[in-house]
Amino acid sequence: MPNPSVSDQQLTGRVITRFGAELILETAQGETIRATTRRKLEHIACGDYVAWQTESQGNASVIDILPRQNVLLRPDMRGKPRAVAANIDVLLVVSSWRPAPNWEMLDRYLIAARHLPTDVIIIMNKADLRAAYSSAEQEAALAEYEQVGYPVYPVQAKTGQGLSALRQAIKGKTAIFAGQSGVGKSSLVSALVPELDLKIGAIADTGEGRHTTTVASLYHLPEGGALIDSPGVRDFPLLPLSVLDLQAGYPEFQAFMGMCRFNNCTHHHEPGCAIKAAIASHDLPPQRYQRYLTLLAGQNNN
Ligand SMILES: Nc1nc2c(ncn2[C@@H]2O[C@H](COP(=O)(O)OP(=O)(O)OP(=O)(O)O)[C@@H](O)[C@H]2O)c(=O)[nH]1
Ligand SMILES: [Mg+2]
Ligand SMILES: [Zn+2]
Repeated sequence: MPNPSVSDQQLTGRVITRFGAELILETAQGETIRATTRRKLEHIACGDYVAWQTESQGNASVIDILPRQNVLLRPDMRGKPRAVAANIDVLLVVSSWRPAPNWEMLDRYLIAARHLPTDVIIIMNKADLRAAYSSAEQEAALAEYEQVGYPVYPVQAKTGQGLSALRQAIKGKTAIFAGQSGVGKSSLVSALVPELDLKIGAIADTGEGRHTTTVASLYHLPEGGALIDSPGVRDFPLLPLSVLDLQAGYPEFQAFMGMCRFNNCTHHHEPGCAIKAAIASHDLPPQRYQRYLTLLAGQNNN
């Protein structure tokens, strides 16, 4: 019998999770297998579609990453971009009432989503803590997102409240939970994926009786589609981007395009700025604009 060529033996699969050089793949046939990756595929991530083959020793080896729809990056400790997950249809940015919401970070996720590109849903978990921990200012901050057109889902992982709407919104898609540590991302995954294979998700004890997710893992939704749990972040700094790219992350600015006196207006100090006028007349929400100015100052320092 002739030896089949390497390409005849190539198979496809999707990365479920990754621990360093070791991967768990789901094959096109739906089997879950362990595989290794070559050093040159260092940036391989959860959600990647890959080509793999069985080596002569019988172990599975990933040969290539198939073209990506998009990839969610985040800077590592040295500021180098690292892949968190790939091929995402919906970014679910999770906040909670305790730990308190970090609106600046939420804005940065929304800007990143605009450029991935991917759809985005703002999730406010721990609805049970809202009355105790929210404030008029927090409520105003949250209301601004709805005002500018973002979908906002108040949910409670503990009771399942609000989850059927979320389930409907992500059905058949690849969705990823992202956000601060402790907001309830893994709890939401458990609530949405009933027969969760807990062997896959890697968690570590924080030493305070809390479990924190250490690597991104992909789970299948019963109604079709996939859900990725990702490790919580302390911050989500933006990679360097131009003023235009920053502004593109503010859908509320779009209606005022071309209305500023200067066509390269940064909406900061320029005379005849339509955005500043809209803020003054309360036609645009003020808190998002103030945070835009902070981000603008930060990007200019790059
Ligand atoms: N009160 C309340 N607590 C919740 C709710 N959902 C989750 N929690 C609690 O919040 C804590 C953190 O939940 P996790 O699901 O581990 O949070 P996480 O976002 O996955 O955290 P990392 O993996 O560190 O990023 C746990 O003690 C949960 O029991 C909720 O709806 N209400
Ligand atoms: Mg978690
Ligand atoms: Zn302007």
